[in-house]
Amino acid sequence: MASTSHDAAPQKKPVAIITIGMAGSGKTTFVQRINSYLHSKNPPSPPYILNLDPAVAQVPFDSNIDIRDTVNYQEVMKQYNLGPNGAILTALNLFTTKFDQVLGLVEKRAETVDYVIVDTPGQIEIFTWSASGAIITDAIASSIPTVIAYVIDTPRTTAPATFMSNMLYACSILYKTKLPFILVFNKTDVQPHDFAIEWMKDFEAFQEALATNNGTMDGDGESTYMHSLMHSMSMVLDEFYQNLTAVGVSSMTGDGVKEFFEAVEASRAEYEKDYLPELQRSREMREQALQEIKDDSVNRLMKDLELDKAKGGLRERWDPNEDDDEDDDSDMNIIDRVDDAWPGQYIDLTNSGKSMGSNWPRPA
Ligand SMILES: Nc1nc2c(ncn2[C@@H]2O[C@H](COP(=O)(O)OP(=O)(O)O)[C@@H](O)[C@H]2O)c(=O)[nH]1
Ligand SMILES: [Mg+2]
Repeated sequence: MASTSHDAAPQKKPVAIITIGMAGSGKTTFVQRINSYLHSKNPPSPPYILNLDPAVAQVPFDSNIDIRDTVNYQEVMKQYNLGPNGAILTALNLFTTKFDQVLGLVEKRAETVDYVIVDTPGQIEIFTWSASGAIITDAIASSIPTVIAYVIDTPRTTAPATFMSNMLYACSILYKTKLPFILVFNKTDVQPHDFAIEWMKDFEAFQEALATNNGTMDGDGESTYMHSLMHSMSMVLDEFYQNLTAVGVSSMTGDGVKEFFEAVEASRAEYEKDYLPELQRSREMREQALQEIKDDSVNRLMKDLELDKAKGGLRERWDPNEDDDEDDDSDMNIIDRVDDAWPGQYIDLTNSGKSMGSNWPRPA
């Protein structure tokens, strides 16, 4: 549906798919699979891909923006004296400081791609429980329709208790991001996901599975504390299941990918109807807060200049009415591999503090 006209019809925006899931659930493989699915469509619809995992050794897809082009995670480990997880988090934080540029590049492509796909770091909490993860998610979601693809390792979630903890985790992410949510039961080539669908649809069936699973009953057949706790939690989850879509896929064979994209399209409509108004409201509030901070610092700058003038120092070179929004454009250093000279162009954000004559602060 390419439109070159300049009429008022709203342009179809791409949908951003943010993959989240436990380490090893198959996020990267899943991204690779949906990428090749989109390439093989007729006509092909290559997505715009962001890799946010600084520690991944090899990515099976060509990403347009790769965090590893900007931050050297090994170097972060050395410089800050951190272990692997701390370094991944710090790398993500460093990258987030440049995320406005990333968003600029994504928005530039918004008219030509149908999907923007984001692969996140292996360990789920680094993305879901960090300020950077929240900033990145919010920034993308307030710019284009966004859905969360929560990837689940189906063969590892067949025990009722494990299944429930995984669902509770998904639930917490849903309430944190407040975005349309798709449960992706991955690896269906190893373990079909019908048991999960049954448990989600049929409360009694899940209760039965819980009861027959060892350890939830004591010797006399009385239900233990664990059982009643799980019972109450599954009632909470029952509510949660009403709000989301579940699909089974195999990133290995490509099974179910078509259904996944149908769910994505349904979520786009949901985003526009339910999420956009809320996002616009929060964006306006954010902008207002930002404007207040700007006004405040302009006022303080004005005061400083007055002082300078009084001292007979600086001549006034600064026009307070000038628009200062574009001051960042000169140090554009996030790479879109398609636009810029590549390969071999590595920009080191790790050391950028040094050019200003100081080291990055290190933890004591
Ligand atoms: N059998 C099977 N294995 C899979 C599937 N998807 C991923 N894997 C395997 O799961 C492991 C972890 O995958 P990866 O994509 O690196 O997980 P990530 O940490 O979530 O990015 C790898 O060994 C993959 O080959 C699948 O659909 N079926
Ligand atoms: Mg990965």
